[in-house]
Amino acid sequence: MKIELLKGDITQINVDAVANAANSSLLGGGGVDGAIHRAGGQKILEECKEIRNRQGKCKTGEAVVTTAGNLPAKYVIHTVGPIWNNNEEECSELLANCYKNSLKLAESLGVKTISFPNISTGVYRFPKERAAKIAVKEVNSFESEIIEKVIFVCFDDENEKIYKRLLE
Ligand code: AR6
Repeated sequence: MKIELLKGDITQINVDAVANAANSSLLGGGGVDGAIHRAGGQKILEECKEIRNRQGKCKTGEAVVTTAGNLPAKYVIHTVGPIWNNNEEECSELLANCYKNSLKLAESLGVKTISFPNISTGVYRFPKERAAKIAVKEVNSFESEIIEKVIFVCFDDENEKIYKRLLE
């Protein structure tokens, strides 16, 4: 798997699947979640509601998939990051699960390219350096014959700097 780093708005990047830093309600919110729902349109929310009616809320660390509406992608993989609570071990494991479960789901869908935002590092206040190390480690250790490229999309300068250093 090739790993790429891009800076900018994840809704503008062409991929098979976009990962979304959602919340367990799956009903949208601010940050990257808000941007994805705004750019993707109503269809994504409708499908999220169907998932909720079928299986209830999405647990932290798990992932579900919808189509991507108007985004330049086929799928949105909604995953729920942990809210940082100073329990490093527990939060780290849950964040690692987000990447693992999203990649597994992507693979099962035949996805060749997937983009990830910096899950949990916004409103959920996960320390950025620690989150980036987990993200890079999980992607590096995921072996896939289907996924060809993973793109880390950083929105803020701090994350971009951290990822640049870790990926060098
Ligand atoms: N493209 C790429 N990255 C973005 C974009 C964008 N358009 N907008 C923000 N980011 P956050 P969380 C970055 O807060 O911490 C939502 O309300 C941002 O700079 O979106 O997982 C959900 O509904 C940060 O690095 O997600 C949940 O309630 C990263 O995306 C809650 O926030 C994640 O920040 C989830 O919190």
